[in-house]
Amino acid sequence: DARKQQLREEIKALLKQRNAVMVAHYYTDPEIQALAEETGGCVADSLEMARFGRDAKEQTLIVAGVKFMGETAKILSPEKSVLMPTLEATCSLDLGCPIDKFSEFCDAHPDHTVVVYANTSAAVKARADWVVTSSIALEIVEHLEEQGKPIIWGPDRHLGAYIAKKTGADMLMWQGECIVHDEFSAQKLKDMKAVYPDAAVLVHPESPASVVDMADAVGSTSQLIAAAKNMSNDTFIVATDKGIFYKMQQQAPDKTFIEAPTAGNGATCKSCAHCPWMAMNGLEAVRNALTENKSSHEIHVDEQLRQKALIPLNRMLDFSA
Ligand code: CIZ
Ligand code: SF4
Repeated sequence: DARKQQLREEIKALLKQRNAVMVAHYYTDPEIQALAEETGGCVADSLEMARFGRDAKEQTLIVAGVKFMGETAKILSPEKSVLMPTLEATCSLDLGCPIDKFSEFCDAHPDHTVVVYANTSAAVKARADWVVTSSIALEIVEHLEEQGKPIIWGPDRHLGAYIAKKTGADMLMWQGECIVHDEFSAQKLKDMKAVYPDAAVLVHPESPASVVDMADAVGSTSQLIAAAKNMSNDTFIVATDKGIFYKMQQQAPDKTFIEAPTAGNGATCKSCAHCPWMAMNGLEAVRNALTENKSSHEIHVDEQLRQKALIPLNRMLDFSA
């Protein structure tokens, strides 16, 4: 509508004026992803967001995603201003893995290599030997498994269980989960598959094992988008945040994408396949990040912590390069 069009124009002008570029996650709302694309920014998974932000020539990054993504950008680019549409956008995995408790867990198992998912605070990353995202976790754990050292894995227990099963690695799990993926229901998925027998099932490994077991393809967001494009099926049932449909539809315009069912529905599900924190990144919030006082949008990471967190993050980026 007219008001949104005006907001979009305003944001475009402000991005230029402020020498800023937008980096958006696949789970943000379609209008945010479209705007990032139109303005020369990027739409990506958390690994690619980190790389794009680091390499961008602009002095200011607008990170449309959740807090750990802004922190990662700041860790990699301390000289840039990293602004978020809202500093309230967090993640249940980050919230469920406080540094004091996680540190105790690590201290209790000093012979273990500490591998943490990118969905964690800068402090948790600083405590880790490796940071991984879901697009590279399997390769990195395979590499560590070959060295034969036991692993502490945090915080997503479903992703951890999936990786342990695939690699045979000895992994001690932190018991965290993503509120979006944790709600997908294998029982309801079975019913849905009966209705769409020719559909391929695409599953993000933050989902419960019972759902992962029913998948035709398991992978990170970028891997699932590639599967949607490359698999010959016409119809796909997708168990990940529905924000991803924007990119799947763009990459495979003739195919049909259906949301995988959640255990609850309407008032009874926490997320209904859309992350409430990703959803905070509306057009207005993006505009506000460019107009309001920096202090209510800017990400800061303590310099000592930043230098520590940079080591396992760079280990991942170098491994994947
Ligand atoms: O669930 C998330 O937050 C994901 C999939 C992040 C990522 O790695 O892109
Ligand atoms: Fe965290 Fe899940 Fe939201 Fe991703 S979708 S930011 S893992 S709560």
